[in-house]
Amino acid sequence: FDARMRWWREARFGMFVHWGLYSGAAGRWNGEPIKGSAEWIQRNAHVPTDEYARQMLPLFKPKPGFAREWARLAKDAGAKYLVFTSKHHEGFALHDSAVTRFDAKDAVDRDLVREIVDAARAEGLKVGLYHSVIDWHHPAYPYRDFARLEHPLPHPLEKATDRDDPGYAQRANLKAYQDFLQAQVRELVEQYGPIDVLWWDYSNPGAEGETWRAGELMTMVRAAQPGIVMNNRLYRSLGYDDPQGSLRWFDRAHGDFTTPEQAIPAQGMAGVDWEACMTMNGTWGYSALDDQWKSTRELVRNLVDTASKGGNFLLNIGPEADGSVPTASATRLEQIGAWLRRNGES
Ligand code: FUL
Repeated sequence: FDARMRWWREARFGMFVHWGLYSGAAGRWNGEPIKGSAEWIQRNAHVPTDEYARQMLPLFKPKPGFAREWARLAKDAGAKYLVFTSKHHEGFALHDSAVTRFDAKDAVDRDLVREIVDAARAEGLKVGLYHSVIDWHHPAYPYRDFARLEHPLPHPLEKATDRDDPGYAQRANLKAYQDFLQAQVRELVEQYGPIDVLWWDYSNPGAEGETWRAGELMTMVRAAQPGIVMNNRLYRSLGYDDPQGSLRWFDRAHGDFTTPEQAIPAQGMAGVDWEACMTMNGTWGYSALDDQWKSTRELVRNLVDTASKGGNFLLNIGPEADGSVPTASATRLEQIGAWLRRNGES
């Protein structure tokens, strides 16, 4: 355990990337600004799955070489690892997946996981996959059973999909979804060379842990990638988004590290490996509407604060649908890199 954690503990700083079909929506649905984090737009705008795919797929146009830009940006910022969304809650997979047609191979005839992993490696970065166990697209995913748990009631999407989805009861099948999830993750850990981090996200309350056959998932990943480091988000009960909760419940059997979100625990987390993940504005996925950027000064302070308390800092960018990084994010990363170099930290 200590051997596989060594690089991670020394890394201190990583770059997080949220990128998927939602990037093309850029925070609006049918022209209307939608409240909430932009990668949740399908839920927040109550969009039926087919309609979402129909409108979003044509907007997703990765430009050549985008991954090299990300990797260079991360490297120059002083980040030691890059974690990106192989699949977010919308269900669109960035790799060439044999178990779904809702993937980059079918959409744009490219394997974007391969491109990003290779680009990260070429810059000497460690690389990790964020993979969502929530999947609003997969026909077997029992979203109606989980919908109430993902969001406080009343859940508007639930209403829309009830109306538009008379076949739900025939299709929803937890066992079939679990099998799909296992198969898809297996592709990712068996076909892309060494993967350094698996960043699970996330188990909704009431549908946690073994709902996803989490133990089996983790064992399968560990067998394919003995050195991989995994977070504990398959187990919502561990209270990952409540720093004190994570500390209280942290249990190494359920993951190597815990992930306070948008917060740095005031006292650090003694005896626990932790990583604070944070956005530069108010959203993980790209939004053209959110200009509430933290200053570089504040971001550097957060990085130093986290590192001085023994944690890692995973700082997010949300590229546009063509993969280009918003100037505000790129500038901040460059300035963080310059600060680290001036202070002899990179
Ligand atoms: C959350 C997700 O629901 C958000 O969209 C984002 O990915 C964040 C890092 O984790 O649980």
